[in-house]
Amino acid sequence: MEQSMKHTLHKQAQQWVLEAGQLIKEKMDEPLEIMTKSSPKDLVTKMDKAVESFFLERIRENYPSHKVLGEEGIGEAVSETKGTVWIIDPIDGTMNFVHQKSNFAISIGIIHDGIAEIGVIYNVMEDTLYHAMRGEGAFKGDFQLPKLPEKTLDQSIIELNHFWLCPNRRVNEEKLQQLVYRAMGTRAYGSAALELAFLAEGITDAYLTFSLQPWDYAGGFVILQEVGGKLTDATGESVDFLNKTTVVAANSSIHEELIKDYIELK
Ligand code: 2AM
Ligand code: CA
Ligand code: CA
Ligand code: CA
Repeated sequence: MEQSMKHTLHKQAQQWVLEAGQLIKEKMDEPLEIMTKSSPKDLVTKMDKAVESFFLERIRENYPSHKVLGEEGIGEAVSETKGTVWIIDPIDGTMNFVHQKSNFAISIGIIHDGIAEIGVIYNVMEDTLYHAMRGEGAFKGDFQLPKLPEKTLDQSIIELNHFWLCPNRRVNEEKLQQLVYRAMGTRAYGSAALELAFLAEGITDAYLTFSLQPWDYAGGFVILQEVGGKLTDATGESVDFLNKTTVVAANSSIHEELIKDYIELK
């Protein structure tokens, strides 16, 4: 992607994300119209759809050649990563949004010809904006996030959720138990985008999750990469920004060890 275009889109994504965040805050106390998707625990609200439409309308108007891959599927189906693709999660952490009215984020990743170029994650209620461009560092607001320091597993906080323990997950649970025992601590925040942002910020050291979609990780991918972190699937393979995948995101000093010694898919 051309440098000037990258800078333009980076600014544009941040501006729209802040506007969308404002919209959410203004309308948050109106009825949310909570609906379910794949299961009674898989929630979506009128707001998720409204925010996705907000981005889709603006992208179509300003960048008609760009594609939009959003969780709520309001844009066209995207089956290849050629050209410029905006990968959008309008509300990441919908359950938190519904039940806590906090701890949710808007996540945007912009990829060009398959390469993740721009990442923006907005922690709406905290009003903190994480953002990065490939090769140009990652920021929390105006503050440049430092490269992640060397860590060992016993100094690490691992973000780990209950999905690994659900039936039919086909993972070696004993190994995960050993990881929990070995790590300094575990956390589960309930928003993949925020978990990746916290990891990039260095306040946690890894995020392991069984199943994420591109909109859950695309924004965080760029931000994490810019502080020297690594995000792959649970076998260490690259993610493709199109399909559902397992995710192991971590400080680079523990990424390989996590996959080799603690995650065994069956
Ligand atoms: P969502 O809130 O945008 O749906 C919850 O641990 C995190 O995992 C959230 O970021 C949630 O995104 C994401 N997630 C991905 N697939 C999910 C699923 N099938 N059910 C619940 N959360 C899912
Ligand atoms: Ca969802
Ligand atoms: Ca999500
Ligand atoms: Ca979502």
